[in-house]
Amino acid sequence: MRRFIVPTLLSLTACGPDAHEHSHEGAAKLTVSSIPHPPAAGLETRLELSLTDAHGNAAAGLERSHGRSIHVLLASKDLLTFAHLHPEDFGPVGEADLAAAKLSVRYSFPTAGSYLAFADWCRKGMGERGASRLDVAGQPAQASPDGDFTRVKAVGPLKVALHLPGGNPVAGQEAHFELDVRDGSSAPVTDLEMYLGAEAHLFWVKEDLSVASHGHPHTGAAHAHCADRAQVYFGPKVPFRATFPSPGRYKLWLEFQRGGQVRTVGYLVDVQ
Ligand SMILES: [Cu+2]
Repeated sequence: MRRFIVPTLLSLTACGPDAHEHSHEGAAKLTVSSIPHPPAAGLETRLELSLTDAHGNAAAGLERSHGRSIHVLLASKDLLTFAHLHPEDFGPVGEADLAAAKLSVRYSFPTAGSYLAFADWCRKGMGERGASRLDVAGQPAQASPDGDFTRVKAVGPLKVALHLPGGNPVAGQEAHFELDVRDGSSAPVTDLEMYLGAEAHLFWVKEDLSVASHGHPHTGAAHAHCADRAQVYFGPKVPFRATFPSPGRYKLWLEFQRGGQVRTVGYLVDVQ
């Protein structure tokens, strides 16, 4: 089987206290390779994730965060496809895999074209992150980019709104926004459950896939890197903060859990 290394060409954003983790000096380098290479739309692809140190050796000290060895977030260039995957979704991950710092996930890309593979993980108690671009061959091609600026979306039986009280975010300034979860009759939902260590997950990516970040609800309290914390928000509102580095169009993907079911909702935001 042919293997290919996909060059890493993503600039990762600086992140605030609510960002999932900081990448720090000496962070491991993420390399993503795909089998087959290139991936083809509609065909199951194995994505191999390897973390190496400055000497090219297996990065030491990889540990599980929120019960997972690594968190992989995929987004398509048309901003219509999103996935959040873990090696554990496909089979057990042992201590030897953590020690080797080599992990894999499987995914069938629905469309051809450019994708971003973003990952975060914990090593020696510190959060780290990396990303790679993937070019997917085959058919169908990606559609014209997402242009849906709807702020209230139907998600299964729920109505989920994104509120931007301050209007469109401004590049370089911390934006405050809020998820508002209602049931089908618009009654507030107040029984959100923790999902992978947080009430909700925010993954945002710029339209050119040049920057991306993964964060959690804003609690006002600093929480230890990589550590689980207690539930603060139960709905209907879940507050977030994020700082977008440059003007342009961004897609925000939010995931939360209720009744044992994970829901995903996406919103477009223009940053000034
Ligand atoms: Cu995850």
